[in-house]
Amino acid sequence: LRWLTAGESHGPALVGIIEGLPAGVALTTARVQEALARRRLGYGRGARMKFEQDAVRLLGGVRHGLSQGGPVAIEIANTEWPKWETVMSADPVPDAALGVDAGTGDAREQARNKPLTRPRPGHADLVGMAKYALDEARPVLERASARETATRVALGTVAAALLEQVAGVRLVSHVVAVGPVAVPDDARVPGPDDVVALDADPIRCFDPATSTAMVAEIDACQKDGDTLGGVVEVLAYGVPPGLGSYVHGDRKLDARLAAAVMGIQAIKGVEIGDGFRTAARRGSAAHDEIVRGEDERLHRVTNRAGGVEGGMSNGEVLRVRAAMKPISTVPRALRTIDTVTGEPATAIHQRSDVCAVAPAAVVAEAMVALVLAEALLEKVGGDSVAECTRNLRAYLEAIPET
Ligand code: EPS
Repeated sequence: LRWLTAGESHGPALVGIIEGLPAGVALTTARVQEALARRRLGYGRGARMKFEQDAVRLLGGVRHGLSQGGPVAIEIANTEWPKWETVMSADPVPDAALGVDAGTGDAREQARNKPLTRPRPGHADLVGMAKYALDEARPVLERASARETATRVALGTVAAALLEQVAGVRLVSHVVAVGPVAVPDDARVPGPDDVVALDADPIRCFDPATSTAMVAEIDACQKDGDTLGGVVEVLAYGVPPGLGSYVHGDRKLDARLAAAVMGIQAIKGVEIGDGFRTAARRGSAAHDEIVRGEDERLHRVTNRAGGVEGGMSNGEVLRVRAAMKPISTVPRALRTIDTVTGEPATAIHQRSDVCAVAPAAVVAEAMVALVLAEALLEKVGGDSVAECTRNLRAYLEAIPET
């Protein structure tokens, strides 16, 4: 399984392609649209989320609601495109069209066209301009933008459908911290049937009191002209044992999950299971003891490992956390330099989200789905969902205790 995305934040559309998918995965435009709608939720999002829509088109690989075995291509059109048609035109445009000549008299259009030369600390702007030999930050921020995560969520929908159909895997994502406000250690953990409740919470937090405190923290932050990060958690229920491998570092499921989740914009840390907390424990209190259950199967008494041992899923609930930094477009602009004059300046700020931790949870869920789907196909792969299901059943029958 492999996937790719293309497109700019203010371009005509984003496109995602996923290849290596068996035939028979159930997929509809409505299902992708629903997943994208979840990504747009979250208290603290900026104005753009209110007026822009994600217009989805399945361009290839799906017929009458089922994948056909070929690459699946998904287009997400930016409904804001008409405003950006000139600035982001793929083909050359005359100077006059860029507002150099004041002919149009459209001040907004001209502001949009202004070269961006005051790179934001924490953003890709400065090094991106240097690395790609660009004289302004527009091309950098267009591709570095988290708008691209819409495509990942769309592709993640395909992966999640495969996981559910073949293996009954179900994923849940939630927010466990916004800035300094975190859910208590003993808070109830959401299960797959709690997704509706999570979608309904303003900040995708499962603990109502913490959710209220998070919303207040975002309000306070907005008042101060500042931005907030946080921590999200993805849980995968029903992952069969043996996905990934111990035999080489790059085959390890945890290594692959960490890379995929770290690759999301603004993510600065990834934790599997109790991760950093386990480092502070003694071995006797760090591992998950194995016992035989009443069903004669082997279980872990605890799940500190987060469902991965030796780089392989072990059949327990998979648990991945990601730390997101505060958004680097800070309204109370930070110090930088102007790359044209070389003089001290304040960083670019047009508009931004105060906090995008709730959508980051949905994006992390998509990335976990993609990695798990890839690992599942490596283990029990086939050219149709039916063949994968048969392969999985035969494998599980051979290891009845695990
Ligand atoms: C983003 C900045 C904002 C967000 C955007 C990601 O866009 P703009 O600068 O146009 O206001 O709205 O997110 C999305 C459009 C989206 O769909 O998530 C950024 O700089 O990463």
